[in-house]
Amino acid sequence: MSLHSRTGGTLCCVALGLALALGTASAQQPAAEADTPVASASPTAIGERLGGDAGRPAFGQTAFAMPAPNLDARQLRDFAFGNRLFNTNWVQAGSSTASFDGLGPLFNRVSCSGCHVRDGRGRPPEPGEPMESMLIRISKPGRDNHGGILPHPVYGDQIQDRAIPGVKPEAKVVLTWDEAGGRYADGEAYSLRKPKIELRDPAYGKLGKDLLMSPRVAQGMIGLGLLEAIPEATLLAMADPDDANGDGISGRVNRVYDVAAQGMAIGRFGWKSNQPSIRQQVAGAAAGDIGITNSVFAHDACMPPQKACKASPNGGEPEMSDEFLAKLVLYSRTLAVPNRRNVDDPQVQRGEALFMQSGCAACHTPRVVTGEHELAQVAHQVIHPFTDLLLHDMGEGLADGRPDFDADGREWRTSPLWGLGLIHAVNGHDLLLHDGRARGPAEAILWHGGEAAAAQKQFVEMPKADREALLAFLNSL
Ligand code: HEC
Ligand code: HEC
Ligand SMILES: [Ca+2]
Ligand SMILES: [Ca+2]
Repeated sequence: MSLHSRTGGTLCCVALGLALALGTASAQQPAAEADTPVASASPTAIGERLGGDAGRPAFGQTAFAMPAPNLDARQLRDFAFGNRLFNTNWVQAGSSTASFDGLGPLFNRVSCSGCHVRDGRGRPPEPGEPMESMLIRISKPGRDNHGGILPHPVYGDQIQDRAIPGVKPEAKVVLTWDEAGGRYADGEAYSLRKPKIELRDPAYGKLGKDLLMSPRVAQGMIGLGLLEAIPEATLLAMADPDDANGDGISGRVNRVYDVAAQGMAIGRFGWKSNQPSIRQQVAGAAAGDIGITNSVFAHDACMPPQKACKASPNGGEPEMSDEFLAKLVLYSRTLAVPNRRNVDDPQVQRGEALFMQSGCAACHTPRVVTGEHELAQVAHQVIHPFTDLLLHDMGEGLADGRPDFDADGREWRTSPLWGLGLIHAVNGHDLLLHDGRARGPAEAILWHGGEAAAAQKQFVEMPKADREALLAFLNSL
Protein backbone atom coordinates (compact mmCIF):
# COMPACT_ATOMS: atom_id res chain seq x y z
CA MET A 1 0.00 0.00 0.00
CA SER A 2 1.46 3.31 -1.00
CA LEU A 3 -1.15 5.43 0.78
CA HIS A 4 1.23 6.52 3.52
CA SER A 5 3.95 7.63 1.18
CA ARG A 6 1.40 9.56 -0.90
CA THR A 7 0.56 11.84 1.99
CA GLY A 8 4.19 12.08 3.03
CA GLY A 9 5.12 13.55 -0.32
CA THR A 10 2.80 16.52 -0.14
CA LEU A 11 3.20 17.24 3.56
CA CYS A 12 5.93 19.83 3.36
CA CYS A 13 4.35 21.97 0.67
CA VAL A 14 0.85 22.10 2.03
CA ALA A 15 2.02 22.76 5.57
CA LEU A 16 4.19 25.50 4.13
CA GLY A 17 1.26 26.95 2.20
CA LEU A 18 -0.83 27.08 5.37
CA ALA A 19 1.98 28.62 7.35
CA LEU A 20 2.32 31.29 4.68
CA ALA A 21 -1.40 31.95 4.60
CA LEU A 22 -1.57 32.34 8.36
CA GLY A 23 1.70 34.21 8.45
CA THR A 24 0.48 37.00 6.16
CA ALA A 25 -2.61 37.47 8.30
CA SER A 26 -0.78 37.75 11.60
CA ALA A 27 2.25 39.60 10.26
CA GLN A 28 0.19 42.76 9.85
CA GLN A 29 -0.70 42.68 13.53
CA PRO A 30 1.31 44.52 16.13
CA ALA A 31 2.71 42.04 18.65
CA ALA A 32 0.84 43.64 21.55
CA GLU A 33 -2.55 43.04 19.93
CA ALA A 34 -1.71 39.47 19.07
CA ASP A 35 -1.03 38.87 22.76
CA THR A 36 -4.45 40.02 23.98
CA PRO A 37 -5.11 37.66 26.88
CA VAL A 38 -7.99 35.20 26.65
CA ALA A 39 -9.41 33.07 29.43
CA SER A 40 -7.74 29.85 28.45
CA ALA A 41 -4.32 29.96 26.88
CA SER A 42 -3.73 26.36 27.90
CA PRO A 43 -2.56 23.76 25.38
CA THR A 44 -5.19 22.59 22.95
CA ALA A 45 -7.85 20.34 24.41
CA ILE A 46 -8.88 18.85 21.10
CA GLY A 47 -5.57 17.65 19.75
CA GLU A 48 -4.85 16.44 16.25
CA ARG A 49 -6.98 13.37 15.78
CA LEU A 50 -10.45 14.61 14.88
CA GLY A 51 -11.74 11.28 13.55
CA GLY A 52 -10.47 8.86 16.20
CA ASP A 53 -9.16 5.64 14.68
CA ALA A 54 -10.93 6.52 11.42
CA GLY A 55 -8.82 9.66 11.00
CA ARG A 56 -5.35 10.09 9.58
CA PRO A 57 -2.86 12.72 8.43
CA ALA A 58 -3.93 13.93 4.98
CA PHE A 59 -2.95 16.95 2.93
CA GLY A 60 -3.36 18.55 -0.47
CA GLN A 61 -5.81 17.67 -3.23
CA THR A 62 -6.41 14.12 -1.97
CA ALA A 63 -6.97 15.15 1.67
CA PHE A 64 -10.62 13.99 1.63
CA ALA A 65 -10.08 10.93 -0.58
CA MET A 66 -8.26 8.61 1.84
CA PRO A 67 -9.72 5.44 3.33
CA ALA A 68 -9.97 5.24 7.11
CA PRO A 69 -6.68 3.65 8.22
CA ASN A 70 -8.44 1.01 10.32
CA LEU A 71 -10.16 -0.79 7.42
CA ASP A 72 -9.21 -4.43 6.93
CA ALA A 73 -7.90 -5.80 3.63
CA ARG A 74 -11.31 -6.89 2.33
CA GLN A 75 -12.87 -3.55 3.25
CA LEU A 76 -10.04 -1.76 1.49
CA ARG A 77 -10.82 -3.73 -1.68
CA ASP A 78 -14.51 -2.80 -1.35
CA PHE A 79 -13.51 0.81 -0.70
CA ALA A 80 -11.45 0.80 -3.90
CA PHE A 81 -14.43 -0.54 -5.84
CA GLY A 82 -16.71 1.98 -4.16
CA ASN A 83 -14.29 4.69 -5.18
CA ARG A 84 -14.56 3.49 -8.76
CA LEU A 85 -18.37 3.58 -8.60
CA PHE A 86 -18.26 7.06 -7.08
CA ASN A 87 -16.17 8.24 -10.03
CA THR A 88 -18.01 6.27 -12.72
CA ASN A 89 -19.61 8.26 -15.51
CA TRP A 90 -22.95 6.50 -15.96
CA VAL A 91 -24.13 6.16 -19.55
CA GLN A 92 -27.50 5.95 -21.25
CA ALA A 93 -29.38 2.65 -21.18
CA GLY A 94 -28.69 0.25 -24.02
CA SER A 95 -24.98 0.86 -24.27
CA SER A 96 -22.37 -1.87 -24.09
CA THR A 97 -21.16 -1.23 -20.53
CA ALA A 98 -24.26 -2.88 -19.11
CA SER A 99 -23.38 -2.55 -15.41
CA PHE A 100 -22.97 1.21 -15.63
CA ASP A 101 -25.92 2.15 -17.79
CA GLY A 102 -29.29 3.68 -17.03
CA LEU A 103 -28.30 7.35 -16.81
CA GLY A 104 -31.32 9.66 -16.47
CA PRO A 105 -33.62 10.10 -18.37
CA LEU A 106 -33.54 13.27 -16.23
CA PHE A 107 -30.39 13.93 -14.24
CA ASN A 108 -28.07 16.56 -12.79
CA ARG A 109 -24.66 14.94 -13.25
CA VAL A 110 -23.34 11.67 -14.69
CA SER A 111 -21.29 10.77 -11.59
CA CYS A 112 -21.19 11.25 -7.82
CA SER A 113 -17.75 12.84 -8.10
CA GLY A 114 -19.10 15.35 -10.62
CA CYS A 115 -20.66 17.13 -7.63
CA HIS A 116 -18.61 15.81 -4.69
CA VAL A 117 -15.42 16.84 -6.44
CA ARG A 118 -12.48 14.87 -4.96
CA ASP A 119 -14.92 13.83 -2.18
CA GLY A 120 -15.16 17.49 -1.25
CA ARG A 121 -17.44 20.43 -1.60
CA GLY A 122 -19.50 21.70 -4.52
CA ARG A 123 -19.87 25.36 -5.41
CA PRO A 124 -22.34 27.69 -7.06
CA PRO A 125 -21.70 28.50 -10.73
CA GLU A 126 -19.89 31.59 -11.96
CA PRO A 127 -22.15 34.05 -13.81
CA GLY A 128 -23.20 32.51 -17.12
CA GLU A 129 -22.01 29.01 -16.22
CA PRO A 130 -24.41 26.08 -15.77
CA MET A 131 -24.64 24.53 -12.30
CA GLU A 132 -22.01 21.84 -11.96
CA SER A 133 -21.87 20.77 -8.34
CA MET A 134 -25.09 21.94 -6.75
CA LEU A 135 -28.79 21.39 -7.20
CA ILE A 136 -32.13 23.03 -6.48
CA ARG A 137 -34.64 21.15 -4.33
CA ILE A 138 -38.23 22.17 -4.98
CA SER A 139 -41.65 21.56 -3.47
CA LYS A 140 -45.13 22.97 -2.97
CA PRO A 141 -46.41 24.25 0.38
CA GLY A 142 -47.81 21.40 2.48
CA ARG A 143 -46.72 17.95 3.54
CA ASP A 144 -47.05 14.44 2.11
CA ASN A 145 -48.50 11.59 4.17
CA HIS A 146 -45.12 10.87 5.84
CA GLY A 147 -44.75 14.50 6.93
CA GLY A 148 -42.23 15.13 4.17
CA ILE A 149 -42.25 17.72 1.42
CA LEU A 150 -45.07 17.95 -1.11
CA PRO A 151 -43.47 17.39 -4.52
CA HIS A 152 -44.41 19.62 -7.42
CA PRO A 153 -46.99 17.65 -9.48
CA VAL A 154 -44.92 17.98 -12.67
CA TYR A 155 -41.34 18.74 -11.64
CA GLY A 156 -41.08 16.57 -8.52
CA ASP A 157 -38.73 17.43 -5.66
CA GLN A 158 -35.66 18.59 -7.56
CA ILE A 159 -34.85 20.41 -10.78
CA GLN A 160 -32.93 18.10 -13.11
CA ASP A 161 -31.22 20.48 -15.50
CA ARG A 162 -29.87 17.77 -17.78
CA ALA A 163 -31.48 14.90 -19.71
CA ILE A 164 -30.64 12.17 -22.21
CA PRO A 165 -31.29 12.92 -25.92
CA GLY A 166 -35.01 12.94 -26.73
CA VAL A 167 -35.99 14.11 -23.24
CA LYS A 168 -36.12 17.78 -22.31
CA PRO A 169 -34.17 19.00 -19.27
CA GLU A 170 -36.63 20.45 -16.77
CA ALA A 171 -35.31 24.00 -16.71
CA LYS A 172 -32.23 26.14 -16.82
CA VAL A 173 -31.08 27.46 -13.46
CA VAL A 174 -29.73 31.00 -13.47
CA LEU A 175 -28.09 32.24 -10.33
CA THR A 176 -27.27 35.89 -9.71
CA TRP A 177 -26.05 37.68 -6.60
CA ASP A 178 -27.29 40.56 -4.47
CA GLU A 179 -24.44 42.13 -2.58
CA ALA A 180 -24.57 44.33 0.51
CA GLY A 181 -21.88 45.76 2.75
CA GLY A 182 -21.42 45.93 6.49
CA ARG A 183 -18.76 46.76 9.05
CA TYR A 184 -17.07 45.02 11.94
CA ALA A 185 -17.24 46.94 15.24
CA ASP A 186 -13.69 48.18 14.63
CA GLY A 187 -14.77 49.81 11.38
CA GLU A 188 -13.32 47.30 8.92
CA ALA A 189 -15.66 46.80 5.98
CA TYR A 190 -17.00 43.50 4.68
CA SER A 191 -19.40 42.56 1.94
CA LEU A 192 -21.90 39.69 1.81
CA ARG A 193 -23.62 38.23 -1.23
CA LYS A 194 -26.90 36.36 -1.42
CA PRO A 195 -28.04 34.25 -4.37
CA LYS A 196 -31.16 34.91 -6.41
CA ILE A 197 -32.41 31.88 -8.27
CA GLU A 198 -34.37 31.94 -11.46
CA LEU A 199 -35.65 28.89 -13.31
CA ARG A 200 -35.69 29.68 -17.05
CA ASP A 201 -37.31 27.82 -19.94
CA PRO A 202 -39.35 25.35 -17.86
CA ALA A 203 -39.95 22.52 -20.34
CA TYR A 204 -43.07 20.98 -18.80
CA GLY A 205 -45.30 23.96 -18.22
CA LYS A 206 -45.52 26.54 -15.46
CA LEU A 207 -43.72 26.01 -12.17
CA GLY A 208 -46.27 28.17 -10.35
CA LYS A 209 -45.98 31.15 -8.05
CA ASP A 210 -46.04 29.08 -4.86
CA LEU A 211 -42.92 27.06 -5.76
CA LEU A 212 -40.50 26.59 -2.84
CA MET A 213 -36.82 26.36 -3.76
CA SER A 214 -33.74 25.34 -1.79
CA PRO A 215 -30.35 25.72 -3.47
CA ARG A 216 -27.78 23.29 -2.05
CA VAL A 217 -24.14 22.64 -2.89
CA ALA A 218 -22.70 19.13 -2.64
CA GLN A 219 -21.41 18.39 0.86
CA GLY A 220 -18.04 17.01 1.84
CA MET A 221 -17.82 13.23 2.23
CA ILE A 222 -15.38 12.76 5.14
CA GLY A 223 -16.25 11.09 8.44
CA LEU A 224 -19.85 10.29 7.55
CA GLY A 225 -19.79 6.78 9.07
CA LEU A 226 -18.70 8.31 12.36
CA LEU A 227 -21.62 10.74 12.25
CA GLU A 228 -23.94 7.79 11.56
CA ALA A 229 -22.54 6.04 14.64
CA ILE A 230 -23.45 8.84 17.08
CA PRO A 231 -26.09 7.27 19.34
CA GLU A 232 -29.64 8.62 19.02
CA ALA A 233 -29.62 9.13 22.78
CA THR A 234 -26.66 11.50 22.38
CA LEU A 235 -28.47 13.54 19.72
CA LEU A 236 -31.59 13.70 21.89
CA ALA A 237 -29.51 14.72 24.91
CA MET A 238 -27.91 17.57 22.93
CA ALA A 239 -31.31 18.73 21.67
CA ASP A 240 -32.99 21.44 23.68
CA PRO A 241 -36.14 22.15 21.67
CA ASP A 242 -37.66 24.52 24.23
CA ASP A 243 -34.35 26.09 25.26
CA ALA A 244 -34.73 24.76 28.79
CA ASN A 245 -31.23 25.91 29.74
CA GLY A 246 -31.97 29.46 28.56
CA ASP A 247 -28.84 29.95 26.45
CA GLY A 248 -30.84 31.09 23.42
CA ILE A 249 -30.01 27.90 21.56
CA SER A 250 -32.65 25.28 20.92
CA GLY A 251 -31.36 22.51 18.69
CA ARG A 252 -33.97 20.05 17.45
CA VAL A 253 -33.71 16.67 15.81
CA ASN A 254 -35.33 16.31 12.42
CA ARG A 255 -37.62 13.28 12.07
CA VAL A 256 -37.70 11.96 8.56
CA TYR A 257 -39.11 8.99 6.67
CA ASP A 258 -36.91 5.92 6.47
CA VAL A 259 -37.90 4.27 3.21
CA ALA A 260 -36.41 0.83 3.86
CA ALA A 261 -37.73 0.62 7.44
CA GLN A 262 -41.06 2.22 6.42
CA GLY A 263 -41.14 4.38 9.50
CA MET A 264 -39.88 7.63 10.95
CA ALA A 265 -36.24 8.01 12.02
CA ILE A 266 -33.93 10.76 13.24
CA GLY A 267 -32.38 12.68 10.34
CA ARG A 268 -28.61 13.20 10.17
CA PHE A 269 -27.54 13.78 6.56
CA GLY A 270 -28.18 16.55 4.07
CA TRP A 271 -28.17 20.30 4.84
CA LYS A 272 -31.36 19.97 6.87
CA SER A 273 -30.69 16.54 8.39
CA ASN A 274 -33.26 15.40 5.86
CA GLN A 275 -31.93 11.86 5.40
CA PRO A 276 -31.83 9.19 8.12
CA SER A 277 -28.92 7.09 6.89
CA ILE A 278 -26.00 7.05 4.50
CA ARG A 279 -27.63 4.20 2.59
CA GLN A 280 -30.81 6.17 1.93
CA GLN A 281 -28.84 9.32 1.09
CA VAL A 282 -26.64 7.45 -1.39
CA ALA A 283 -29.58 5.58 -2.94
CA GLY A 284 -31.52 8.85 -3.19
CA ALA A 285 -28.58 10.59 -4.86
CA ALA A 286 -28.18 7.77 -7.37
CA ALA A 287 -31.87 7.94 -8.34
CA GLY A 288 -32.49 11.68 -8.05
CA ASP A 289 -29.19 13.20 -9.15
CA ILE A 290 -27.97 10.64 -11.73
CA GLY A 291 -31.15 8.74 -12.61
CA ILE A 292 -29.87 5.35 -11.45
CA THR A 293 -32.65 3.29 -9.86
CA ASN A 294 -31.94 0.91 -7.00
CA SER A 295 -33.72 -1.26 -4.46
CA VAL A 296 -34.44 1.73 -2.18
CA PHE A 297 -35.64 4.12 -4.90
CA ALA A 298 -36.94 1.88 -7.68
CA HIS A 299 -38.22 4.60 -10.01
CA ASP A 300 -36.49 7.19 -12.15
CA ALA A 301 -37.39 10.79 -11.37
CA CYS A 302 -40.03 10.99 -14.13
CA MET A 303 -43.28 12.54 -12.95
CA PRO A 304 -46.46 11.27 -14.67
CA PRO A 305 -46.76 14.27 -17.05
CA GLN A 306 -43.13 13.83 -18.18
CA LYS A 307 -44.09 11.36 -20.92
CA ALA A 308 -40.83 11.07 -22.88
CA CYS A 309 -39.00 10.50 -19.61
CA LYS A 310 -41.44 7.76 -18.61
CA ALA A 311 -41.19 6.11 -22.04
CA SER A 312 -37.39 5.96 -22.17
CA PRO A 313 -35.79 2.53 -21.89
CA ASN A 314 -34.13 1.78 -18.56
CA GLY A 315 -30.82 0.13 -17.83
CA GLY A 316 -32.18 -2.76 -15.78
CA GLU A 317 -34.54 -3.12 -12.83
CA PRO A 318 -32.97 -1.80 -10.77
CA GLU A 319 -30.15 -0.09 -12.63
CA MET A 320 -27.78 -0.40 -9.67
CA SER A 321 -27.46 -3.76 -7.94
CA ASP A 322 -27.54 -4.08 -4.16
CA GLU A 323 -23.95 -5.24 -4.32
CA PHE A 324 -22.87 -1.98 -5.98
CA LEU A 325 -25.02 0.06 -3.63
CA ALA A 326 -23.42 -1.63 -0.61
CA LYS A 327 -19.93 -0.76 -1.89
CA LEU A 328 -20.90 2.87 -2.46
CA VAL A 329 -22.30 2.95 1.06
CA LEU A 330 -19.12 1.47 2.54
CA TYR A 331 -17.09 4.01 0.60
CA SER A 332 -19.28 6.89 1.77
CA ARG A 333 -18.96 5.70 5.38
CA THR A 334 -15.22 5.32 5.52
CA LEU A 335 -13.52 8.36 3.97
CA ALA A 336 -10.97 9.32 6.59
CA VAL A 337 -11.16 12.55 8.57
CA PRO A 338 -7.88 14.44 8.09
CA ASN A 339 -5.90 15.19 11.23
CA ARG A 340 -5.58 18.80 12.35
CA ARG A 341 -2.55 20.87 11.46
CA ASN A 342 -0.71 23.55 13.45
CA VAL A 343 -2.16 22.52 16.81
CA ASP A 344 0.84 23.94 18.66
CA ASP A 345 0.62 27.37 17.02
CA PRO A 346 -0.18 29.87 19.82
CA GLN A 347 -2.50 31.83 17.51
CA VAL A 348 -4.46 28.65 16.75
CA GLN A 349 -4.71 27.88 20.47
CA ARG A 350 -5.97 31.38 21.19
CA GLY A 351 -8.51 30.89 18.42
CA GLU A 352 -9.69 27.67 20.00
CA ALA A 353 -10.33 29.44 23.29
CA LEU A 354 -12.20 32.21 21.46
CA PHE A 355 -14.30 29.57 19.63
CA MET A 356 -15.37 28.13 23.00
CA GLN A 357 -15.98 31.57 24.58
CA SER A 358 -18.03 32.91 21.67
CA GLY A 359 -20.68 30.22 21.93
CA CYS A 360 -19.73 28.48 18.70
CA ALA A 361 -19.39 25.18 20.54
CA ALA A 362 -23.04 25.30 21.63
CA CYS A 363 -23.90 24.01 18.14
CA HIS A 364 -20.53 23.00 16.66
CA THR A 365 -20.04 20.30 19.33
CA PRO A 366 -16.29 19.81 19.78
CA ARG A 367 -16.34 16.31 21.28
CA VAL A 368 -18.71 13.40 20.76
CA VAL A 369 -18.33 9.67 21.46
CA THR A 370 -19.75 7.28 18.87
CA GLY A 371 -21.71 4.18 19.85
CA GLU A 372 -22.56 0.84 18.27
CA HIS A 373 -22.49 0.56 14.49
CA GLU A 374 -22.60 -2.38 12.10
CA LEU A 375 -19.22 -1.14 10.86
CA ALA A 376 -16.93 -1.75 13.84
CA GLN A 377 -14.36 0.76 12.54
CA VAL A 378 -16.60 3.74 13.26
CA ALA A 379 -18.01 2.46 16.57
CA HIS A 380 -16.88 3.70 20.01
CA GLN A 381 -14.64 6.51 18.79
CA VAL A 382 -13.90 9.82 20.45
CA ILE A 383 -14.43 12.30 17.64
CA HIS A 384 -14.32 16.08 17.14
CA PRO A 385 -16.85 16.73 14.39
CA PHE A 386 -17.92 20.22 15.52
CA THR A 387 -21.56 19.41 14.86
CA ASP A 388 -24.55 18.30 16.89
CA LEU A 389 -26.38 17.20 13.70
CA LEU A 390 -29.32 19.21 15.04
CA LEU A 391 -31.49 21.81 13.37
CA HIS A 392 -31.07 25.45 14.34
CA ASP A 393 -32.98 28.56 13.37
CA MET A 394 -30.29 30.56 11.58
CA GLY A 395 -32.38 33.64 10.95
CA GLU A 396 -34.01 35.22 7.93
CA GLY A 397 -30.72 35.89 6.11
CA LEU A 398 -30.00 32.20 5.58
CA ALA A 399 -33.63 31.07 5.31
CA ASP A 400 -34.69 29.16 2.20
CA GLY A 401 -38.36 29.22 3.21
CA ARG A 402 -38.68 25.55 2.26
CA PRO A 403 -39.55 23.14 5.08
CA ASP A 404 -38.07 19.63 4.91
CA PHE A 405 -39.87 17.21 7.27
CA ASP A 406 -39.69 18.91 10.68
CA ALA A 407 -37.06 21.44 9.59
CA ASP A 408 -38.70 24.78 8.88
CA GLY A 409 -37.65 27.33 6.30
CA ARG A 410 -35.14 28.99 8.66
CA GLU A 411 -33.54 25.86 10.09
CA TRP A 412 -30.33 24.16 9.01
CA ARG A 413 -28.20 21.32 10.33
CA THR A 414 -25.05 22.50 12.11
CA SER A 415 -22.31 21.88 9.57
CA PRO A 416 -19.41 19.71 10.72
CA LEU A 417 -16.27 21.83 10.74
CA TRP A 418 -13.71 19.02 10.48
CA GLY A 419 -11.74 19.34 7.26
CA LEU A 420 -12.71 23.01 6.91
CA GLY A 421 -9.13 24.20 6.52
CA LEU A 422 -8.48 21.74 3.68
CA ILE A 423 -11.40 22.61 1.40
CA HIS A 424 -9.29 25.08 -0.50
CA ALA A 425 -6.52 22.55 -1.12
CA VAL A 426 -9.04 19.94 -2.29
CA ASN A 427 -11.53 22.04 -4.24
CA GLY A 428 -9.64 25.20 -5.13
CA HIS A 429 -12.24 27.42 -3.46
CA ASP A 430 -13.51 28.14 0.03
CA LEU A 431 -17.14 28.79 -0.69
CA LEU A 432 -19.18 27.80 2.35
CA LEU A 433 -22.76 27.46 3.64
CA HIS A 434 -25.58 25.50 2.05
CA ASP A 435 -25.62 27.53 -1.15
CA GLY A 436 -21.92 28.43 -1.31
CA ARG A 437 -22.61 32.13 -0.81
CA ALA A 438 -19.89 32.67 1.81
CA ARG A 439 -16.44 33.40 0.40
CA GLY A 440 -14.54 31.90 3.31
CA PRO A 441 -15.21 31.22 6.99
CA ALA A 442 -15.44 34.89 8.04
CA GLU A 443 -18.40 35.49 5.72
CA ALA A 444 -19.95 32.20 6.86
CA ILE A 445 -19.87 33.42 10.47
CA LEU A 446 -21.20 36.85 9.49
CA TRP A 447 -24.26 35.16 7.95
CA HIS A 448 -25.12 33.45 11.26
CA GLY A 449 -28.37 34.81 12.71
CA GLY A 450 -31.34 33.50 14.69
CA GLU A 451 -30.10 31.22 17.46
CA ALA A 452 -26.53 32.02 16.41
CA ALA A 453 -27.01 35.82 16.46
CA ALA A 454 -25.22 36.22 19.82
CA ALA A 455 -22.18 34.26 18.58
CA GLN A 456 -22.16 36.29 15.35
CA LYS A 457 -22.24 39.51 17.38
CA GLN A 458 -19.26 38.38 19.43
CA PHE A 459 -17.32 37.81 16.21
CA VAL A 460 -18.30 41.22 14.81
CA GLU A 461 -17.17 42.88 18.03
CA MET A 462 -13.82 41.11 18.34
CA PRO A 463 -10.62 43.03 17.75
CA LYS A 464 -9.08 42.08 14.43
CA ALA A 465 -6.35 39.97 16.05
CA ASP A 466 -8.99 37.87 17.79
CA ARG A 467 -10.96 37.41 14.58
CA GLU A 468 -7.79 36.26 12.89
CA ALA A 469 -6.97 33.87 15.72
CA LEU A 470 -10.47 32.36 15.48
CA LEU A 471 -10.05 31.97 11.72
CA ALA A 472 -6.60 30.42 12.23
CA PHE A 473 -8.23 27.87 14.55
CA LEU A 474 -10.92 27.08 11.95
CA ASN A 475 -8.20 26.73 9.34
CA SER A 476 -6.44 24.14 11.53
CA LEU A 477 -9.49 21.85 11.44
C1 HEC B 1 -25.96 17.09 -8.64
C2 HEC B 1 -24.95 17.06 -7.64
C3 HEC B 1 -24.82 15.78 -6.80
C4 HEC B 1 -24.58 14.50 -7.24
C5 HEC B 1 -24.46 14.00 -8.67
C6 HEC B 1 -24.46 13.68 -6.04
N1 HEC B 1 -24.60 14.45 -4.93
FE1 HEC B 1 -24.43 13.82 -3.01
N2 HEC B 1 -25.05 15.63 -2.37
C7 HEC B 1 -25.38 16.70 -3.18
C8 HEC B 1 -26.07 17.71 -2.41
C9 HEC B 1 -26.61 19.03 -2.93
C10 HEC B 1 -26.16 17.21 -1.09
C11 HEC B 1 -26.94 17.83 0.06
C12 HEC B 1 -28.34 17.28 -0.11
C13 HEC B 1 -29.42 17.89 0.73
O1 HEC B 1 -29.17 18.75 1.55
O2 HEC B 1 -30.58 17.48 0.57
C14 HEC B 1 -25.50 15.91 -1.10
C15 HEC B 1 -25.33 15.11 0.03
C16 HEC B 1 -24.72 13.86 0.02
C17 HEC B 1 -24.41 13.09 1.19
C18 HEC B 1 -24.67 13.50 2.64
C19 HEC B 1 -23.48 14.26 3.19
C20 HEC B 1 -23.73 14.85 4.55
O3 HEC B 1 -22.81 15.47 5.11
O4 HEC B 1 -24.83 14.75 5.08
C21 HEC B 1 -23.86 11.90 0.75
C22 HEC B 1 -23.40 10.73 1.59
C23 HEC B 1 -23.84 11.95 -0.69
N3 HEC B 1 -24.36 13.16 -1.11
C24 HEC B 1 -23.38 10.93 -1.50
C25 HEC B 1 -23.53 10.92 -2.89
C26 HEC B 1 -23.28 9.77 -3.73
C27 HEC B 1 -22.78 8.42 -3.27
C28 HEC B 1 -23.55 10.15 -5.02
C29 HEC B 1 -23.55 9.30 -6.27
C30 HEC B 1 -24.46 8.16 -6.25
C31 HEC B 1 -23.94 11.55 -4.97
N4 HEC B 1 -23.93 11.97 -3.67
C32 HEC B 1 -24.24 12.32 -6.07
C33 HEC B 1 -25.10 16.82 -4.52
C34 HEC B 1 -24.85 15.73 -5.35
C1 HEC C 1 -27.06 28.20 16.80
C2 HEC C 1 -26.11 27.25 16.29
C3 HEC C 1 -24.77 27.77 15.76
C4 HEC C 1 -23.86 28.58 16.41
C5 HEC C 1 -23.95 29.18 17.78
C6 HEC C 1 -22.77 28.74 15.48
N1 HEC C 1 -23.02 28.05 14.32
FE1 HEC C 1 -21.82 27.93 12.71
N2 HEC C 1 -23.26 26.94 11.67
C7 HEC C 1 -24.48 26.58 12.18
C8 HEC C 1 -25.32 26.08 11.11
C9 HEC C 1 -26.74 25.57 11.28
C10 HEC C 1 -24.57 26.17 9.94
C11 HEC C 1 -25.04 25.83 8.51
C12 HEC C 1 -25.71 27.06 7.92
C13 HEC C 1 -25.92 27.03 6.43
O1 HEC C 1 -25.25 26.29 5.71
O2 HEC C 1 -26.77 27.80 5.94
C14 HEC C 1 -23.27 26.70 10.32
C15 HEC C 1 -22.20 26.92 9.45
C16 HEC C 1 -20.95 27.37 9.84
C17 HEC C 1 -19.82 27.48 8.97
C18 HEC C 1 -19.78 27.07 7.50
C19 HEC C 1 -19.46 25.61 7.41
C20 HEC C 1 -19.60 25.02 6.04
O3 HEC C 1 -19.13 23.90 5.90
O4 HEC C 1 -20.20 25.60 5.13
C21 HEC C 1 -18.78 27.95 9.72
C22 HEC C 1 -17.37 28.22 9.24
C23 HEC C 1 -19.28 28.16 11.05
N3 HEC C 1 -20.60 27.79 11.09
C24 HEC C 1 -18.53 28.65 12.11
C25 HEC C 1 -19.09 29.09 13.32
C26 HEC C 1 -18.36 29.86 14.32
C27 HEC C 1 -16.90 30.22 14.24
C28 HEC C 1 -19.25 30.13 15.30
C29 HEC C 1 -19.03 31.00 16.55
C30 HEC C 1 -18.66 32.39 16.26
C31 HEC C 1 -20.51 29.51 14.94
N4 HEC C 1 -20.37 28.91 13.72
C32 HEC C 1 -21.65 29.51 15.72
C33 HEC C 1 -24.88 26.68 13.51
C34 HEC C 1 -24.25 27.46 14.45
CA1 LIG D 1 -32.33 5.53 -15.10
CA1 LIG E 1 -37.58 16.93 -11.29
